[in-house]
Amino acid sequence: MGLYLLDYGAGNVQSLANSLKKLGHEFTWISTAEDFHKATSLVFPGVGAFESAIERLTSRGLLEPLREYIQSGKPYFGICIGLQVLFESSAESLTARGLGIIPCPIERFNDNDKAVPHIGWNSAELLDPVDKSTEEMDSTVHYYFVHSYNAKYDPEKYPDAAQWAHTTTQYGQEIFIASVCKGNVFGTQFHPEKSGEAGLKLLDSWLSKSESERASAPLTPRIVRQPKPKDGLTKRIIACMDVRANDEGDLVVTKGDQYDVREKAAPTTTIAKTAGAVRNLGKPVSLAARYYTSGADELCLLNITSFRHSPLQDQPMLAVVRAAAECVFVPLTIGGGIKDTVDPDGTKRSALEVAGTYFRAGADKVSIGSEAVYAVEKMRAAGNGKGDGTSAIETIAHAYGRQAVVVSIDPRRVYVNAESNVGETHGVPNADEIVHGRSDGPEKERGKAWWYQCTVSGGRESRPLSVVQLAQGAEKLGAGEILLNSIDRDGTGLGFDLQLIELVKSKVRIPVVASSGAGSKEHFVDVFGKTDVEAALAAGIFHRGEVGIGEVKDALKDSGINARS
Ligand code: 1PR
Repeated sequence: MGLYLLDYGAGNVQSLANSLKKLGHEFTWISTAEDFHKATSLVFPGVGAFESAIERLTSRGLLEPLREYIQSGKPYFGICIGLQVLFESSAESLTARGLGIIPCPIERFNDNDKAVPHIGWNSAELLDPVDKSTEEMDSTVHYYFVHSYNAKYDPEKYPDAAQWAHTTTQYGQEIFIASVCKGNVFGTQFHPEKSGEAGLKLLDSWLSKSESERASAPLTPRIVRQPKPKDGLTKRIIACMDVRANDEGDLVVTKGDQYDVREKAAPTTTIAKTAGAVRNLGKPVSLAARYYTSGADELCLLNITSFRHSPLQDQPMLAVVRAAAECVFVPLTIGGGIKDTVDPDGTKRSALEVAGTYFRAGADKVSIGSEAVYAVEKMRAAGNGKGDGTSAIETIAHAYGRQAVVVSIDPRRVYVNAESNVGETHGVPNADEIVHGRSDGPEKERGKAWWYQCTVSGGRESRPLSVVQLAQGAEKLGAGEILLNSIDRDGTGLGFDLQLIELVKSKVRIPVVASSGAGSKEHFVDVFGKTDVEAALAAGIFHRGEVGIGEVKDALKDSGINARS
């Protein structure tokens, strides 16, 4: 069997390996130039940034063998960067050159009318639906995309590239090539290995063909047509698991009220017995598997006590990620402790190394909390509006692409008209960051005004930084997405903090995930109906089985909000 996967030493290649194992296909890794000669089918699961991918391929002597392999006519399946590398160049890098097999540059999405990166589930429209010889794809299903750069579908400007286009996707007003298919080459901008059952089916259909069938897509000129206008991007529903060791030392999914994860003392005997114990809502891997099968668009695992010790020594959390990645075929974000650390034996580990370990275990994105606050404070103190290149956000975004870096924000309200809070703050940053309780909001908030202060270490310490300063600073340093929690709303079931979400969303161009406070399916309809947020995350209601992910999606669709089935 000559199926090989190209591993160029960066990115989460484990996700594809897990998908192939699940589908029962055997494969071997290619990591040296000599291995190319043995391959009779090659998959290149490129994740990360274009420049660092080309640099790594070049420094390992893999770029030319890759070109020769593709030109030999043997079957090739490129994913994301594995597709982009076929093109001439990328706006992501001034110096790195692609293979130039497809004569067209890769460009950046325009962020005037939409958040960039394009993250989420979108449809891919077949350009030639009657051509049965090309790969089996379905225009009615959604595939998972995560990228800031794309190959425009523009038959007038790039007629030769249009001949390679197999499906297109629309994001905002832009139409780009979602997959290419010509001769022995197939490639997708989306991630089939992260696109749930639809993606697994696509991979299986390519892999189940004979090698000659895989290498035989039409070379004859295609009839170039303009796809129907259709922005199929869906709103994402994310299930989040806060993970920590309980008092018995077992890793459990827990859930706090305003970040307090211990059972409260109560007058009833049963609860009184457990008062003070860490709440245990289940095992991380089995909950992750359950959320995958019930239709979660993404999963998030947060190591909430990571500030206490080194994550690279925290093998149980890595084991959780590995096991979850074997049964979950949608994106997995891992947070908690993504920072420079020192192992007990004195070995220094950079944040980049820590993130790389999680990526190789199967994570698709890392989420940075406290370290993002410190990095933005440092950048603001330097006063030149840019980072020094050493922060976790910058180093990880450079190596893996900004779409792999989420910044998790834990803001707390500071009431400016409540006497008890006056004088506690570091000063209100900007008048436009003060929000006023809505007349239709919870009663206790009406008539009050507040701003949002950032915290570190899971809300234990407040910092002299507002939520807007942190979100904008993180974006500047290279974060690809904001995970916006609310300590005030966490676990309350009062609904998302719409004012917080509107405020942050209006100040950044990267996608924002609304988090904290979901208590009913209507709260999801509210957050998507009343703000432009791209995704909503919940924990408690899903863990306790109060509302199912399917019910949330049905409620969204009933309200005319695009959701993935
Ligand atoms: O600072 O980089 O080590 O990251 C620590 C991470 O752990 C941060 O993402 C931080 O938000 C998280 N974290 C730390 N302590 C807690 C805690 O709860 N005591 N959890 C914590 C954050 C918020 C969400 C929760 C939503 C939805 N929990 O994760 O899932 O609020 O909950 P709901 O739907 O039940 O309202 P670092």
